[in-house]
This record gives sequence, structure tokens and C-alpha cells, in this order.
Amino acid sequence: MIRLWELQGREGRRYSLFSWRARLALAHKGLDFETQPVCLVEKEAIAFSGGKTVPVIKDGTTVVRDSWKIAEYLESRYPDAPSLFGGPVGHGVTQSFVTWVDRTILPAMLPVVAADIHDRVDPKDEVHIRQTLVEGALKTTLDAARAGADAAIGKLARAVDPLQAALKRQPYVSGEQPAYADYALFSIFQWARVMSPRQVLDAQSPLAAWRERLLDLHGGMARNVLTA
Ligand SMILES: N[C@@H](CCC(=O)N[C@@H](CS)C(=O)NCC(=O)O)C(=O)O
Repeated sequence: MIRLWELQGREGRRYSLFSWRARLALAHKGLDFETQPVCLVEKEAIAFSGGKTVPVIKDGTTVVRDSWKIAEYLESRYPDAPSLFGGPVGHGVTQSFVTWVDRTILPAMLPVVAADIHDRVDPKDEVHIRQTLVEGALKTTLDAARAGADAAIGKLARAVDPLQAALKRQPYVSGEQPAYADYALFSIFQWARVMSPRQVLDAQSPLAAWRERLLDLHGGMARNVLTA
């Protein structure tokens, strides 16, 4: 059985966005896995991986760290299971898309949810989150992040606008069926859903309808979790 190390927040919330990518990639491949929750400050729990971030997977004796490397590993190790990329061109385009998500959509979502994340992480991780996400990445204080969260939703809406247009034409980012590009984008919205009570998307929009389709996939594995 494959094992996945991921983060655990208050009341057992599973909020690591990069781990959601690994979870959905494993489910897409039809692989059984068990999860091993860890706190951000418990680095010794993942020291065997040679790094300090989750997700990490262990498949037999093979250890893979980093969500993109995990997707590439699963695609090459399990070639007969449904494809995450759809061939070499899809592999390349997906990598470009994931980079755009990480450099545009993730930074647009962060000011919306940072204070809410702080409030729902394991108490042991509160200082780490404040120092890394709020004071480090956002270069602000927790109070200012909280006060500015709603205003940041407008900027997020502008950042995701190209996706609203694309998803009017096809049901998934990857076309007629979901694949890894969908999971990478969805992970940002799942991060928000698990940790923040804010409505981050216009409920009538194509992107909100797409998020509902993603929540239904793989037996509703992303829908049926503890949320904010
Ligand atoms: N590029 C990495 C990024 C992973 C990452 O940043 N994970 C976060 C949790 S979502 C983490 O473990 N951070 C460790 C820390 O903040 O100390 C990947 O795609 O797996």
C-alpha cells in the first residue's frame, strides 16, 4: 500500500494544497493509499525523504518528495492506469500550466485565506504559519491580513478570469475529462475550502461549476472532508 505524508490542521483538517495534488493523482491512477498526517514543525517525521516539505510518498521502497515529481513518478510507474498528462505534449503543457497556477493563482489566493489558515492549523504550527505565510510571503501582519482578506477576493477574480472563459468551452481544464492540470488548479480551491469560510468564487460562474465537478470525482474524495 502506498503511503502519503501530508499536513494535519485543527480537528484533523487535511489542508496541504500540494498534498491534494498527490491525493488526486493517486486516485486518478486507481491506487490505494493510506495517509500519514504530520505537523509543519515536525520535520523529523519526514526527514527520511531528504527534505522539509510534504507531500512525500513511499511506494514499496521508493520515496518521492514534491508534488510534481510524484505525478511524474506515478505516470511512469503506472503507465497502464489512466494518464495524468495525456502523452508527452500534455506533459509539457501541464508543467507550464502548473507553473502558471503556482505563480499567479496561488499568490492571488494567499491574501484571501492566510489569516483563516492561521486560525485552523494545528496550534503547534501557528507561529510557523504566521512567520512563513503572513510575515514572510505576504510581508504583513496577521491583523492586516485579516482586515484585507475580503478586498483580495476582487484581485483573485481578475486572476482566474482566463479560466472562466476556458471553462465555458469545455468541462475540464484538460478537455472532456479531468487530468493533472485540473488537480493542480483545484488544489488551490480545496486549500481555501478546507481552511476558510469565505466564498472565493462567484457561485454562478463556470469555475464554480467546474469545482463542483472536481468535488464529485473519485467517489467525492475531496467533497467528503472536514472544511472551514
Ligand atoms: N514544490 C513542493 C512544495 C511543497 C510545499 O511547499 N509544501 C508545504 C505544505 S503545502 C510544506 O510542506 N511546507 C513546509 C514548511 O512550510 O515548512 C511540492 O510541490 O511538493
